[in-house]
Amino acid sequence: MTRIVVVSNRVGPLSDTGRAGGLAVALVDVLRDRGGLWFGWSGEVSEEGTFGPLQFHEDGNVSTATIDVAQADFDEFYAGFANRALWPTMHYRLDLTDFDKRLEQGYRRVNERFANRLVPLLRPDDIVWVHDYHFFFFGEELRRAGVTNPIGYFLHIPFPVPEVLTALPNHRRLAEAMSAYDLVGFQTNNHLEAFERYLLEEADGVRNADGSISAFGQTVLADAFPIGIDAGAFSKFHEADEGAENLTLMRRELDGQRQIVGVDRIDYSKGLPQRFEAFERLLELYPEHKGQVRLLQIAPPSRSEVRAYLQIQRLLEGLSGRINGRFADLDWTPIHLISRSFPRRALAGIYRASAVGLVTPLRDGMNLVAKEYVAAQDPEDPGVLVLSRFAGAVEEMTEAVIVNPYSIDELAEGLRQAIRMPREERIERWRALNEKVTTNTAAAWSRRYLDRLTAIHPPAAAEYDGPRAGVRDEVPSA
Ligand code: GDG
Repeated sequence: MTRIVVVSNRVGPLSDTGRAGGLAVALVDVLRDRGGLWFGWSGEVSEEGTFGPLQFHEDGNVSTATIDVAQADFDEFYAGFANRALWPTMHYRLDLTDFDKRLEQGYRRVNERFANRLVPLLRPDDIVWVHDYHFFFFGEELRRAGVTNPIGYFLHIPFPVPEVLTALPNHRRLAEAMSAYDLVGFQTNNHLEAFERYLLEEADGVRNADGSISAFGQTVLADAFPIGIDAGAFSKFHEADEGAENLTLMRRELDGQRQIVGVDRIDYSKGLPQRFEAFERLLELYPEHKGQVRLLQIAPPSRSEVRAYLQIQRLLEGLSGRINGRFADLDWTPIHLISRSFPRRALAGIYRASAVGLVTPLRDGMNLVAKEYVAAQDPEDPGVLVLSRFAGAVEEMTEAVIVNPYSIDELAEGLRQAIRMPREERIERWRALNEKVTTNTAAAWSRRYLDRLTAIHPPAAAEYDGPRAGVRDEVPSA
């Protein structure tokens, strides 16, 4: 059977899925299903960097291969172009984008180095699936190195409209590199349309009869593949371990109060300050909620090497302190801000104990928390999802209370509607949402993507006859 070779910046973990991130779980499932290799960054910075030894780890039919990066790579690639140029631009934050040319060069260099380290590990019949904004140029580099395997790409974050993307000085090269993949997957139709519009309007692209677009002397097919979660596991986490413990703990602690919950990496794209201000507005406008409702925001720090992330963390600490100072009473604190991460199983218990799931990013590729919140609810007494109109998830999750995350008033009214929603309406909305979350799971998502990729470009039927000449030292001995 052909192997799947997944390429992503962060790799693993392969086991203890209760602690891994949602995306890692999805990818492990695909790899276990078909057998495969997961290639990416070790998470370490070393002097040898991308020239250092490959680190292999084997677990059943899945192996991981990772390499370090050098300090300059980390600064220019990860903390540089990826997170100070691409991430803000693709989340419509040109005000936070760093346009320094050196960062882009570092990014291109790391893409090239990573691709060249993968080449010797590839077998002729492998299917390669590259993930996310760290590796736009990976496929092009593989092709340049002579790789003829099917190579797909999936973008987890938004693809902005051409009017925004074109602010990036290298936008043409970026789109050209994306066109080197056989299949480019997006989270939503909205992102798909933005990409196709770019090719057609900015790159003189021509649409072919099969829906693919020819541009830059290449032909690429793009489509929307909304990502899902492991909904079955999420709906059961509350029955055991940390899920059950946290559910009981939360219920005792809440003692009849209603809880609004938010779970997000600290990131300026997640709309956290607006969320706190909206809760403040709710208490101002409807003081009967004082002492009755609280907001729990779990916000583990992320990317703290990028200044904008530290700033948003300080802003949140200041805001929650101010709002608590203004409204707290001896037996009630309105906002609980917890700046650390919890195991996924524990999150499931917290979601289930919360009457409202508040998911209000200013921009988001999909947002898995919205789906996890739904999957974790009690079918007899489900909570209400309040969802931003700018989260990719809104294309599917139309039965949520949909809000404009920039409007504090609209957010506050959305919260009030959710808190007061009658049980029959909650059940009706939840059933519709849960049906979607349990149908379009992570496994269904990857199957749909890979079936499409292999239909466009079937993998070679070649027998594996050992590693390519001259590169035996790159292959694990096991
Ligand atoms: C990117 C795109 C897209 C959060 N806190 C903890 C924790 N989490 C987990 C959640 C969820 C995941 O992290 C976050 O996923 P999101 O989708 O919400 O957001 P991003 O991290 O920005 O992800 C996004 C996603 O990729 C997948 O394609 O949906 O649009 O931006 O699974 O549960 N996990 C643990 N402890 C925490 O405290 N263990």
